[in-house]
Amino acid sequence: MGRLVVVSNRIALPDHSKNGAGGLAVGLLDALQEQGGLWFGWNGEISKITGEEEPLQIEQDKNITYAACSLTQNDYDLYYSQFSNTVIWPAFHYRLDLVEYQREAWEGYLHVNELLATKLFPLLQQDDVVWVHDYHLLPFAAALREQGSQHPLGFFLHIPFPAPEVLMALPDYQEILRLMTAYNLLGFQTERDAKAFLAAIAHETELVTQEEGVYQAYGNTFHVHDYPIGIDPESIRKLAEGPLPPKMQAIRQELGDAKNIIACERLDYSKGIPERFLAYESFLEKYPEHRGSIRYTQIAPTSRGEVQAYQAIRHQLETEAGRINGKYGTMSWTPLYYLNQHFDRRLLMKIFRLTDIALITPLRDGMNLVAKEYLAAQDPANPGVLILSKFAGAACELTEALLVNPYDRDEVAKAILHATTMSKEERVRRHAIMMDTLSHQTITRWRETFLDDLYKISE
Ligand code: GDG
Repeated sequence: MGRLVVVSNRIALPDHSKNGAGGLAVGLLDALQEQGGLWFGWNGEISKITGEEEPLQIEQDKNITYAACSLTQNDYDLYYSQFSNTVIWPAFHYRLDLVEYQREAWEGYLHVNELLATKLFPLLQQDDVVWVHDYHLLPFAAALREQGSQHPLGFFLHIPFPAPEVLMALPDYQEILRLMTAYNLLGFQTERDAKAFLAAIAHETELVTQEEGVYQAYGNTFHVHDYPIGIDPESIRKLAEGPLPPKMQAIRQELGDAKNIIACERLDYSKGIPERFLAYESFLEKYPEHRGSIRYTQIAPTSRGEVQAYQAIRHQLETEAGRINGKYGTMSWTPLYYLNQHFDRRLLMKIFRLTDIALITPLRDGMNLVAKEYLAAQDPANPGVLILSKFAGAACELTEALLVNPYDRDEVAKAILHATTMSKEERVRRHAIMMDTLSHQTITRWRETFLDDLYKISE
């Protein structure tokens, strides 16, 4: 079996990788550790030397080689901030209103993909298998082929793939589709995403189905499949269990019988946080008997703070949280805690276990790992309730959650009411069914299924 080469926009260098790293980074590291391999990507630094001249930063840790490069300010702006995060991210999350398209950014995006390909190619060995991750690198396979690569190239998209009519709003969508077909295997979070990708191609050109899951278009042959990403439930259970830190014990006592709602995600407009604040307000308005005996904690660490739309949503949340607390709070009760901070992973899993309800209502989400982590952190004998947006990829698997339309405040308010009054028997039953799914579709199974398919293609 050939060496595994993982390519992602950001790489976690050995010093930082396992401490506090999320499930995905750990899952990929496990794969690299098992069979030995190379992890290639951007180290998160801005350099003054132009990309072509800058030497790679190479580090070896056991049987993993890390090869990282920095980006110039101009490349970072065009490729990362602009095209990846102000064109693809909003469009693929159905937020065409937030797309700010500039041809210069598209060119910068292609340029950085080419630059990365020229840096990776000399490091590749003949029987390597390459697994590329996410929306920053849609044209990477085509750029690597230009270098002369014959390697099996797999790609996994972590975010949704939009319906064709939405994709078509991007001036370069035809080129994006054509370039993506240079991969041998394209993996998506859900069947819905995989179908949307194929429908977009079929709309543009002749799409031939060679056999189930194998297609031809633009002169390329490629495999398409859904691989829903999972978590490691056992490691989360271990983090969540055990004694609470003294500060949290005090908070628990202070809360008494009050119901606790938790939500946690990067501060991103796709996560539907302002809409959720309003749904919570609707709950307080419609069911006043619950005022004083419920508390909603929103954890939302800043991400991509340099992008304008992210600054706007941060401001909006501060205003809304203040308004809701000002309107409904009393001298002895604060209805909404909004924490714009990053929490330690171990503490976060303990907080999940302590809370009665998780309110996870993204407007669109590729999968949503927080929903899965919340379930894995629960006490199976007395679990909390998961309220989940039907527009998160996770809703396809977690059908025993209270599934809601995040745009419908009244429906979300009703689901909060249902969650606060749900019997223990029903909570245990729903949790057990969902945990059964999660314990089969783990992060290990996700990467093994993807890599098995990729290795099979290369035989
Ligand atoms: C993308 C796709 C897809 C969050 N806040 C803190 C913290 N987190 C951790 C969570 C979880 C991870 O970050 C977030 O994963 P999600 O899946 O929920 O969302 P995205 O970041 O948008 O991820 C998504 C995913 O890729 C994987 O394919 O599911 O759809 O958008 O692990 O726990 N971790 C810590 N402190 C925080 O404050 N330690």
